[in-house]
Amino acid sequence: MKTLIDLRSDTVTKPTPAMRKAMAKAEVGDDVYGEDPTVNTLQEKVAGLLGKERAIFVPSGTMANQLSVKSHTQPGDEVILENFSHAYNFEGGAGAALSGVQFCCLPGTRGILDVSQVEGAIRPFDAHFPVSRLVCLENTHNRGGGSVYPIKNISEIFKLAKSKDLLVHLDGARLWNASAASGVGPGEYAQWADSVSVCLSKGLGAPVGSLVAGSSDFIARVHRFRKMFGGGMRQAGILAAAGIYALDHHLERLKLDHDRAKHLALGLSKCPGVSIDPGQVETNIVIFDVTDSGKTPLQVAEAMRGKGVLIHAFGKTQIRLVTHLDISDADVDKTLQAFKQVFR
Ligand code: TLP
Repeated sequence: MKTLIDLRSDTVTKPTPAMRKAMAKAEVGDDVYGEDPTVNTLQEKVAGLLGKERAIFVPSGTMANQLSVKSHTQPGDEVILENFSHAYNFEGGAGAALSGVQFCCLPGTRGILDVSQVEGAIRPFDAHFPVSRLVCLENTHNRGGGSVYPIKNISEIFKLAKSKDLLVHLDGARLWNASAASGVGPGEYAQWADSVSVCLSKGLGAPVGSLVAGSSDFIARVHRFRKMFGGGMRQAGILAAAGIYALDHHLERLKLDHDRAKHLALGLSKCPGVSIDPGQVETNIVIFDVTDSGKTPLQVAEAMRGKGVLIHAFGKTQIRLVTHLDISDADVDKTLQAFKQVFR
């Protein structure tokens, strides 16, 4: 079978042979009893990396975000976030369904909010209004094109939230990418949030897994809701071992993914009908507009599939490419050749 170049998402990475070895020899136990030593090691490692008291292993980034929303809020509370954030747009309406919260969505600049926007959205205390309880930020911002949150914005928003008695959750599904690009450590970002979710299955090769980190009290609530949401896993050490391997071996190389994304963006900027500013590509996500090519994103995706490259049609005018562990320089060159033919 012909191997396809899969740029649809960084969720498609597969465990390497060395990662599989680490998984095969992982010590396991029943994690619902808290007895899986490998899960416990991963949780301690991630809590340490993020500078939080505790972290808890969960099956997905969606569950990590939604457990955080559930653990921070009461039904009827309002959550402030950016218009295109994942927790609002791409998690199946979970905030409303599982936590009974409502959302206040603010227009970001490539997904990034300014403290004054958040300040303007916080409700005064009045029986007519919902209680503004939680601010959710996303770093890097997926729909914003992998944009990195400036630490200034995050810290100012956190300080404002504290002064108004609000909580802050950071969706750090790609926090590792933000750190690789900015040089700001994961813990430096995490200090400006009450809770942080991180993923191991985006670009790092681990097959499954995310963690939520925060204070001991908060994680105790998350633990209870994890059981309620059906996310308690048993001998999950096999998965945790993949996560530990990923953190030990695949963080350093993320910069390569970012370089390859930039290279793709530069090549695409030379294709007729493609609108993209390569200067805006900060991490591993490349989003571009194909309106002027006269083709729809779906038509472009179909044509690229015919040439052995999978890409993601993002709405009516845009396409998303994501580089990751399983994409090489040669794959990038082949992809650009294919795009040249499609946009000829
Ligand atoms: N994002 C996926 C899709 O759901 C869009 C992708 O291909 O990019 N937060 C952010 C910022 C994410 O990008 C994602 C996944 C999640 C949370 C959810 O993670 P999972 O897929 O593990 O539930």
